[in-house]
Parts: sequence; C-alpha cells; structure tokens
Amino acid sequence: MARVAELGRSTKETDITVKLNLDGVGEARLDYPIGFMVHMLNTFARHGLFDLEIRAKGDLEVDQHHLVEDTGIVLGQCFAKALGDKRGIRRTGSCLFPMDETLARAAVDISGRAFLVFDAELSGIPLVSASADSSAAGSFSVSSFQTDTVEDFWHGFSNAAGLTLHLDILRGRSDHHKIEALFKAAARALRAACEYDNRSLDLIPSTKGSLGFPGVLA
Ligand SMILES: [Mn+2]
Repeated sequence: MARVAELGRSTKETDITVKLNLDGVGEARLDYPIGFMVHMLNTFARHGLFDLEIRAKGDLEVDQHHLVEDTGIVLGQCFAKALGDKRGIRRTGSCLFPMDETLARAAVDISGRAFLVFDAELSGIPLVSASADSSAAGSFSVSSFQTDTVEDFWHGFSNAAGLTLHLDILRGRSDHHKIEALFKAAARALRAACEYDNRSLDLIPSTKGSLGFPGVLA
C-alpha cells in the first residue's frame, strides 16, 4: 500500500495544503507563487520519486520567509504522517550530488529526533525570475527568490518530520546550482531512508523498538 498523507495549515500569514505519496513516481502538481521554489519542489519530487501536490498562498508583501518556512513545516508533517510507525524502512540515507561546479551532500536519519545542521554559503543576492504579467499581455513582471529562506525551509521540514538532517554545500559558484544540488541530494537521501529494507520488513529499525516523535501526528 502506498504511504500517503494530506495536510493543510492555515495561519494569518500563510495558507498551505500538501498531499504527499512517498511511493510515487516523481510527479508534482504545484500551485505556488515563487518561481524558483516551484523549480526546487519539482526537483525534490522527481529525485525523491515522491508524488507531491502543493497549493500555497502567503504574505509575500512582507517577504518570502513565512511562506517558504511554512511549506517546509507542512511537507515535514506529511512525511511523518505518511511514514507512520516506520516499520521496515531503512531509516538512514545519504547522497553526494554534483551539479557542474557545485557539490552538495545530504545525510538523514529518520530518528524521531529533530535536528538540522545546515552549512551552506550563499552570496545573499536574490535570484531574479520573471512571471507572466496578466495586467499587460505579453509582458512579464520581475520577482526574486530570497535565498536565505532555503535554510528556513529545511529547518521547518526537519522539525516537523522529526528527523536529523545534515545539509552541506561543499563547493560551488552559482547560487542556483548550490540550492538545486542541495534539494536533489536531500530528496535522494530521504528516498533512500524511506525505502523498505526487504531483510527487515517487520521490524522498526531501532533497538529501542520505537522511532516515535511526540510532536508528530502518527
Ligand atoms: Mn535549475
């Protein structure tokens, strides 16, 4: 049976619905107002072989922090819910992902203990994108991606999913490549950790006998 979860979260700052299938084929359907995040969430689904649907709105008139962080939170809650008691999973996974001049690394332990180590040097200069401007046919409005929110996304995710995640950008020049390689590495590490271990399908992979996480809806 596919491991799926669907959750919504609505606050005065954001309104987000996420549907996740851990045993998917890598398809994403995204209604998301930040172009670069659409690129990253598509990438995440494809490399993790997760099916992912996200509908999101947020207070972008403030900045992008609330929406990006809250997206990580709801996605993390969906991960925890879809995993259930974690019986039979491999529990850990890692990936070293090169992308041209950039090298990123992700290591995950679905431990029931929330912890993020994030070591990535970005330039601090926003990535610029354009979207079709409905007010003037054929023209574009320019927006940008606030790159410091990448850490906020993964912080929200690891906290809500109850897992330990180490994310490092080991080298690189392009911020686009750095962030993208990190999402690909994280997706592949999570995919490996979520996958079933055919040698211990009946066991919860812990000597404690539990990988529960108090903050998580099981
Ligand atoms: Mn790209």
